[in-house]
Amino acid sequence: FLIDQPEYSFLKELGLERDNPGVYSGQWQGRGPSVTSYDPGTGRPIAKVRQGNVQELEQTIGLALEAYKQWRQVPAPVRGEIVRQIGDELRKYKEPLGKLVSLEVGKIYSEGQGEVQEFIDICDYAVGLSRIYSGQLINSERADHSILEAWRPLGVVGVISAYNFPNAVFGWNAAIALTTGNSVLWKGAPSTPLVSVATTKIVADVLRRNNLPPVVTLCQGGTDVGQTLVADKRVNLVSFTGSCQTGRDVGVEVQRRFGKVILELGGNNALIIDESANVKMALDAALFGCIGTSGQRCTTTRRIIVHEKLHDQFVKALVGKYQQLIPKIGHQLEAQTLVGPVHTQQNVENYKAAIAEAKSLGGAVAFGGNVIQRDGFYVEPTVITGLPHDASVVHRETFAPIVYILKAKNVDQAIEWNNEVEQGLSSAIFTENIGQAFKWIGAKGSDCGIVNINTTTNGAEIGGAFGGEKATGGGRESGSDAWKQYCKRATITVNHSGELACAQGVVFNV
Ligand code: UN1
Repeated sequence: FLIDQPEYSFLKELGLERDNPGVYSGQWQGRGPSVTSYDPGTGRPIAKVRQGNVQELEQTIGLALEAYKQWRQVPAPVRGEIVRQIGDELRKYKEPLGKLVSLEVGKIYSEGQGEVQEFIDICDYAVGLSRIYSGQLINSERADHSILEAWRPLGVVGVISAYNFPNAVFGWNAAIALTTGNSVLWKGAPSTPLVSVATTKIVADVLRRNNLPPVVTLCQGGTDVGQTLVADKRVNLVSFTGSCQTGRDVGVEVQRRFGKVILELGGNNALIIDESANVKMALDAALFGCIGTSGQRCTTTRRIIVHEKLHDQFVKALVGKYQQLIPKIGHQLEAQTLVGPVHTQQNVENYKAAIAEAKSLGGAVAFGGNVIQRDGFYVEPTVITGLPHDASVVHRETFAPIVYILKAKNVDQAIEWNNEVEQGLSSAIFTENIGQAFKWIGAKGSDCGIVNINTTTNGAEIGGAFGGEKATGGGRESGSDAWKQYCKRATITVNHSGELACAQGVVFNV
């Protein structure tokens, strides 16, 4: 196990051991099946986590509910102060925690650090929010009546996160859910259990120091634990990040019991290059968009739709950039690496299948296309041209560094193709033409939740609402007014007239 080796002592700094309990509800336990966490960059085992079973999950939900009942009585700015302390603690552990994110997911060092930074940022945001989130006073049609609107916590918020952002996605949800008065029950991905455990330890320490009940709980587990969490009525909101297929089932199941749901599902994000584009900048955006996190962000650029006049020149320049990356493929924790491994062997298989399908449909591999033979899960970043815009493989999200380049006649056609896929997460246009830019952000423009101009499809900041339309699930997390989803709204009519009066002029007296 890597944890036994001196150069991995940062794992011990995070309180991890060779065998870790994966359930936290005030104390640590774990009576379900054990999982081993592997370094995708070498295939070597890092450490083990004993997951929870269904019974432990059910107990944890009960404890989360009890914790909520105390927490909702704490004034919001005081809750914000706790979140501030969580942010400060994350600042202290940013380096080892970011390194663990990098090691366990396979993303490069700077992206691992960036992910923890995203959690810190949302804590800062939530501290401010705790002082300013508020309802409103609405004019009543009746004399001496007032209508108030207030936002109340929901109760227990269940967070099911994916392997590609094992820290930040929990962070977005937890910081906002805690600030608005909820308790949080987290189930991280089974293949990134060490990040779940290490992150929860950091949070639990803050709670313990403040003599608070476990308003953050964790139950690592497999499908049985996930399904039970989704079906349990005591979990008032389920925030799920994952595939469209699983997300649809989660949505239906939660709706069946009239629970609330936030779905952050797949993306099939396009970058449009208009003929007026600043091509140099667009190339850099394409590089980070397609290859960052080895193509495993839900916001990864999967399609580049290029104006026909620029197409050939763009493909050539992009391939040139990809070539420069070859010496920078390597282990995620090595300083010069820009392209780390993909997360698992399954991702390698999906990569191979997508490339085979692309070729069989007439696509040409302009760059890459091969699995790299070395320990760990490495594939070549890949550029595919010549496919029809509506080819099955182009319409599917493959979590790998593969991009399809499509040639469009004009921006109108590019927008049509941008919108024709079932997913609707992120999108971007590169243009210097103000008319095209405003068309893009208008009603006839991109139908995605994220509609960028002259920047990448990925790498959103926490200040905006994050999420997408259509098969991406419609949920919004992080900034703007996404906090409202973690609340129930009370509409309160107060009569201070001393007489009863019906609205709409209705007379009902005897
Ligand atoms: C994800 O891939 O699930 O916008 C989230 C981004 C990041 C979040 C990605 N801030 O790429």
